[in-house]
Amino acid sequence: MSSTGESSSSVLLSGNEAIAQGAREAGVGVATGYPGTPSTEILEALVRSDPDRDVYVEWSSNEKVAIDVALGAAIGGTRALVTMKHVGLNVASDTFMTAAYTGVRAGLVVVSADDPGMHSSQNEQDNRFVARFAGVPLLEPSDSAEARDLTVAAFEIAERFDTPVLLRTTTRIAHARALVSVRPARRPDRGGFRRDRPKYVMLPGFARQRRIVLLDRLAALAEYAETSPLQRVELGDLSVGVITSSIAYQYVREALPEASVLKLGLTHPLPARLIRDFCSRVERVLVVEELDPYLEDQIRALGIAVEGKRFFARAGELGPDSVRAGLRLAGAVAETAAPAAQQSPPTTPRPPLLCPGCPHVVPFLALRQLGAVVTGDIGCYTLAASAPLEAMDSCVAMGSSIGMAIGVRRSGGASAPVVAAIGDSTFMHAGIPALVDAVTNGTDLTVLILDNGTTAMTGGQAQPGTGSTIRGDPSTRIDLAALCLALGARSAEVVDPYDVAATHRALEKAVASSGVSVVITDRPCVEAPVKVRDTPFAVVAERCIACQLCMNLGCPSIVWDGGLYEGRRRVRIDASTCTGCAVCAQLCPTEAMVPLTGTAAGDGR
Ligand SMILES: Cc1ncc(C[n+]2csc(CCOP(=O)(O)OP(=O)(O)O)c2C)c(N)n1
Repeated sequence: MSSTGESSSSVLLSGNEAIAQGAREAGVGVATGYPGTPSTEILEALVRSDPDRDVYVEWSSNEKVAIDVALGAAIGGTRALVTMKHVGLNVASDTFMTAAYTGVRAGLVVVSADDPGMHSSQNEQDNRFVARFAGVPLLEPSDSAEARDLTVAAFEIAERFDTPVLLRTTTRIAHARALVSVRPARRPDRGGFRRDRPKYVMLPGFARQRRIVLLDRLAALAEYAETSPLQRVELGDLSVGVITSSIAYQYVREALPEASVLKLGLTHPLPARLIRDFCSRVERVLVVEELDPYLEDQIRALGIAVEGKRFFARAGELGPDSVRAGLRLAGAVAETAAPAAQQSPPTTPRPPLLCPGCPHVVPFLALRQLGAVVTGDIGCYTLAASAPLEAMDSCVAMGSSIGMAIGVRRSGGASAPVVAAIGDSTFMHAGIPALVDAVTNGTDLTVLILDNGTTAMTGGQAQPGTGSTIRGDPSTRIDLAALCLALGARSAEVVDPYDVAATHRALEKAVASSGVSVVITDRPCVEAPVKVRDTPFAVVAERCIACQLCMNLGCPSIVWDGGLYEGRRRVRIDASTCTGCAVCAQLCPTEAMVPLTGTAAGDGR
């Protein structure tokens, strides 16, 4: 199934685009995923690469559904790709762990995009351990070219060994661009479903047999890992040998161009003989890897004296400077060999802000006024935890808000109203079962669903409330209010969050009622699918009494330089960024905020 022999050309691709490219060259037939930085662009690139629609591509409602669809496709006989960020694999892991038992028939490649440094994630988990835990092969590219190559190889390994393959990238691999040698896409093979109940029905009797298959397969994979072309021995100066993988390889090569390096592309199972052989050739062995001592601990368990995390941080990203510093600490780079440190120009840290006109602001103002305990969730609206809104009290994992609100209520520890605040995509992802829990166990609870019709946090991907697919085709839009009522909520009031008084009233009523009461704020995101720009507002300076009430919105368009009133600063509106949402005008006690042209604004949709 390899594409050797076809003509190739070189193009500049990000790691994510290169994975999409590799999947197309490998003849992928079904590609699924749930958005999550840094993985999101893989499916988007795949759609762009496939105007003829040879591949079925979907944004699934969560990662568990995504991997189920992909596994079904693989069993149905076509190659399947499923993409997610590292924490998405937690959601998908129930299927992932048992897919290692069933095997796949056509290749199944699971992409986990990890996020060392937590640029946009709630934790920094190192998913290399998940591959080991599940007993599946793990491939780790170190640049875009390898992202393409290892994706093609992953499909081949998946079929040769009848196993899902985990392809792990990190933010730097996913988003950096490099030249990639590409070949034409291949049309998917459609091998057809072949019934095999002992293989696919994991009743205990069958699963026990498949557990043995898994262990035998792992032994065969360990043998393959010894001679696989994905492992590379680069012999040079023999005084220090470095074992490394992924992006750390690039940093090592930069700092120690002459060193001997064992660069691993297949990092589970590890090639014990290859490692022993490499270590026997060099005087001293250092392991350089990002995050946890995954390689180091396993190599040490082989009885080989290696050093690693003594010199390199376990938290956060590595970089060229920190790797060089670690190597210097280890005595592997001479003090004098270090080039003069390059001074980056100083940057002023800027806190993340909600956009001007963001429909998420007003409901949190209301919740703050109501003094509610707000269990939050993950999305743009999580910024409501920060100043000036400061109206969210927890944020742990997608969908946790509702279950945690139930727990806070049942703890008896909150005398204030308890409200779960959750975005529409997050509600579809993991909120529904928790709402059912509240209903069926009779918990009094208010759930605020922030419906902006998109997955804003990750760049505006379609989701069940959008009414369109990843390809932009119209699809059935799930009616959130009808859904909540069908699940047993006592009420589900839809309100326009640009209407400050109505939003306040709806939440006030909801927290005072018994049973599960749902408030849905309904306004499209100002950035997706099209930028919303209505008549901007301006401050009539003479009317502004510098009460600064509008500053509670945290709106980036409201700025301080409006002059002084009785020694206090008046505000001004930056017309170039104001979307004309008119929320500030509703808060202003002196009607100082008016549409710039004096003409009435539309409703912004
Ligand atoms: C398990 C998991 N999958 C994916 C993500 C990435 N992610 C964070 S928030 C979010 C959804 C945000 O959409 P929504 O709930 O509609 O809120 P919005 O950003 O639109 O306000 C996603 C996909 C994640 N953090 N965890």
